Amino acid sequence: MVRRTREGGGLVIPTPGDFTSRLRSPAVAARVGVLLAISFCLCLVTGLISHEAQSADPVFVLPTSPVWLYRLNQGLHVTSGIAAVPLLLVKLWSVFPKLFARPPKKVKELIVEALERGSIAALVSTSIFMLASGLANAAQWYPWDFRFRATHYAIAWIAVGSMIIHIAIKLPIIADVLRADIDSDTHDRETSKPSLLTRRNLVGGAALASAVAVVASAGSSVPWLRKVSVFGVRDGGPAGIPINKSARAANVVASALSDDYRLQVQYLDQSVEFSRKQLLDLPQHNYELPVACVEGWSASGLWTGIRMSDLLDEVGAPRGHDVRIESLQASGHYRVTTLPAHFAEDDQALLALSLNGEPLSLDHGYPCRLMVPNRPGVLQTKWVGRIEVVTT
Ligand SMILES: Nc1nc2c(c(=O)[nH]1)N[C@H]1C(S)=C(S)[C@@H](COP(=O)(O)O)O[C@H]1N2
Ligand SMILES: [Mo]
Repeated sequence: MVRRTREGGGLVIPTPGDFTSRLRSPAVAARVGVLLAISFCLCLVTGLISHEAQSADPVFVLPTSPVWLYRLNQGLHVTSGIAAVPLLLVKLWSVFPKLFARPPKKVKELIVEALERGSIAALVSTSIFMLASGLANAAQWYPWDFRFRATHYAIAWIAVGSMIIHIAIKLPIIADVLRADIDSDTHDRETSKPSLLTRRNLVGGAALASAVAVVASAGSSVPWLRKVSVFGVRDGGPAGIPINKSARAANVVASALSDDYRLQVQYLDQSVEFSRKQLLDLPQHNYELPVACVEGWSASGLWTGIRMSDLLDEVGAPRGHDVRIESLQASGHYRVTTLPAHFAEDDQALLALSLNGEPLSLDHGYPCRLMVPNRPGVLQTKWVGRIEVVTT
């Protein structure tokens, strides 16, 4: 019961007493809250790892092995975010009457209450923002103007801060209701009345909805769940690996197919050019590596190509330098990436020329693309035109 009309016709804001279901109780809110906090923490940790993996100036660097680590991290990040959605909805529903509580009269209590409500307002709005922007990103829908990663990252800190404050304030009541039976009514509102659904069923139902959401979306990174995952599974593109940006969308069709195509490899004033044919004549290596998109999907393939370290030897570059990889793409955020030295020197770091035994398709990055173990998909530059050893 949200709004009632008074005899005179005006709207009356309800009071907490107008909400009668005993499901809207701290016993439910705390239990669903625990599940929500677990999924938020998992999402936070994996989010921070992914942020650092994409950062130009990272606080910590990921190792090159195991090659599936970033793939697992990103699958967990997106999946834990999806798992949080039903939990957040049930949690908000369970505490909804509190929104209409009248403020206390005494100034001191009023200040405490205002601070508490402020932190909850921050927590609720940032949680909704994080989940909604993350879901939109995973669906490749960008209805905003801001840079997704920087904003999602900044807001995450407000969400974490307000979550910590919220848990700290509520700790006594959380401890109390979690220690007691779920049906204990010690902390209930006075007006709670029995309902058809039990509290156990509601909490179990929220957990089940969360599990269903996970299974329904995890197929985009877990191959054997593909058949049951009704949302989020990207179509396999050429050679069974989805395409994120096509050659046409990147506006590289003509330059990628041109007979004049040459890969330029540069170290100081040493510069060597290779046609695709010349690249194919260099020693080739095969590695099974995943494309792990930050949007959550991932797919593994057998990539064949030249080791980055062999290519650097061609220009006599010593070890220990980062390497700048430039795409033929003229604009776009992902046209250039800098490969940290330890990635460039890894045996499995390839300039790939084929995928699953077939020449690279145009959309997968023909004439050649970067494929490096344990790197976020956005940094696996396609249509590579220039490689430069960073010496400054
Ligand atoms: N030049 C260039 N390379 C790029 C991109 C791009 O937009 N431009 N997209 C990246 C992203 S976001 C991903 S997930 C992978 C996907 O590779 P695929 O399309 O071959 O699966 O390519 C990466 N390489
Ligand atoms: Mo991606």
